[in-house]
Amino acid sequence: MSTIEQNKFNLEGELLKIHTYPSAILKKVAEPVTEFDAALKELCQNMLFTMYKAPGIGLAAPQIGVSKRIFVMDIDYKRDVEEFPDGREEYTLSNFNPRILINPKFIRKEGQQVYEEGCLSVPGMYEEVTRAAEVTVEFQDTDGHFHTLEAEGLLAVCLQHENDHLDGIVFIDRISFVKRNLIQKN
Ligand code: QAP
Ligand code: CO
Repeated sequence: MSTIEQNKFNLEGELLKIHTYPSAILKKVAEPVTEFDAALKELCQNMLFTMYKAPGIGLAAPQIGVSKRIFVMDIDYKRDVEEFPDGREEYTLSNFNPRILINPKFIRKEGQQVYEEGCLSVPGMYEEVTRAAEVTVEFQDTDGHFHTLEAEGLLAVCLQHENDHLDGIVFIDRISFVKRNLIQKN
């Protein structure tokens, strides 16, 4: 559970293991979600917890070993870490804006933009990737209700990066093979 006061958020949840490149799970095409139950809500909550703790701005289910068409993201939050003498750490988020997208489907992609991307599954590696500048995506929430989201800039980049994970694509699959070879040798 989480405590919310004045747009502050003390993180609680289960920390999930993030699978790193070149794990086989990252290559699989994920399955659509068909059951909108309590287990799905708990999974999404734990994914958000894991993303905020990392910290990251997006996390897709295949990255935590679940081959389902789900991702979470938040491009707006600020995070403060408080360390206690006993080594315990407490995280306080402000300005948080968690998003959960289930069974996302792009219905519009326009223009081009280049952004230097990273990925929790490829730690320490950042490369420029070319993607659509503006997108419209349809998705379901944890209750199975349908929504439409229009995005540009970083939000559009993040949506496309996370959706790629659901199709077994990691951002370094979209850069030149010369650079990719260098990464694989490290
Ligand atoms: C995807 O990426 C993304 O290498 C989310 O050592 C990235 O949250 C979308 C991270 C850029 C749009 C633009 C990466 C954390 C986090 C690392 C992330 C690292 C620690 C990446
Ligand atoms: Co990623």
